Amino acid sequence: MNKQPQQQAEAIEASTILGGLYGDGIIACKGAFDRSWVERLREDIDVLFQEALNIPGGALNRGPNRFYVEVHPQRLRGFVDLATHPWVHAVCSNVLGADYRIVEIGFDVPGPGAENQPWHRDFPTPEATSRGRRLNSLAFNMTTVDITDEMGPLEIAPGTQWDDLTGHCDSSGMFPDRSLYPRFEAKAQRKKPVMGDISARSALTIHRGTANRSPFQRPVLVLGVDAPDARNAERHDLQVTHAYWDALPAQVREHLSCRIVDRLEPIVQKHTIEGLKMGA
Ligand SMILES: O=C(O)CCC(=O)C(=O)O
Repeated sequence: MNKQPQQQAEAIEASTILGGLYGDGIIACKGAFDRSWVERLREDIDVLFQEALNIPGGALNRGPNRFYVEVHPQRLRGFVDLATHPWVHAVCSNVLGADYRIVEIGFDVPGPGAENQPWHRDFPTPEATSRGRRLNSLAFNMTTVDITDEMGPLEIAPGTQWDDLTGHCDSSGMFPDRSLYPRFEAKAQRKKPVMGDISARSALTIHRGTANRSPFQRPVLVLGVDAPDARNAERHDLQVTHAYWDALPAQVREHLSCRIVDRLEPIVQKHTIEGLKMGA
């Protein structure tokens, strides 16, 4: 990890974290890991992506040449480093409370030719947010490449985690009507993180992956974390083996919502993706 102590202290301030996630709906920790750590992550992702492409249903199509793969934590050598990173821990405990739960780990791979996604949320807004005005889940992202404009960066419309889409979205509650696109386009920020940066966002903040016109894939790691009252674990199936569980640091065991199994079983994906398949 190569962040300067002063930057690190500021990034970990509760007011910076809460102000950012309740305000724009996205915050970042620059240089959380060094590049060699990310290179190792990329190696693991490349192996897992090839495996997933060879298993029926192993990689979910989220638009033309854009895939999502959910993985077993122990197949990523950096999982414990990420789950115990001081910034990740500070963000989770400040926003989701001391009993936060890690419920998902996977990666998105937008490849060359991936098109603009429709603007979307990753799941419909729960009552805790729509009525309670409280965020009860977070998505962390880590890019494995230095993002350029040609690679089709993530675009996000700050503040829209609070938008009430009732009557203005499809039946899944995730895809706003096109009549709202000018609002998102006016607000849109293109995110161009580099290797080693981590971001945290509410998956309810309206966003989209944009068209990848480069010859490169841009795999991005996704870590999903819930407050105790959130229900996202139902859409996932984290598993670890007994041996891996026994070797985990207590801090990770405390926060990992998973099954402990004799042998890792194939992950059954439960995402709603129909709206994404065709691109925008
Ligand atoms: O392209 C990205 O970074 C995000 C993609 C995305 O939002 C999705 O597949 O739901």
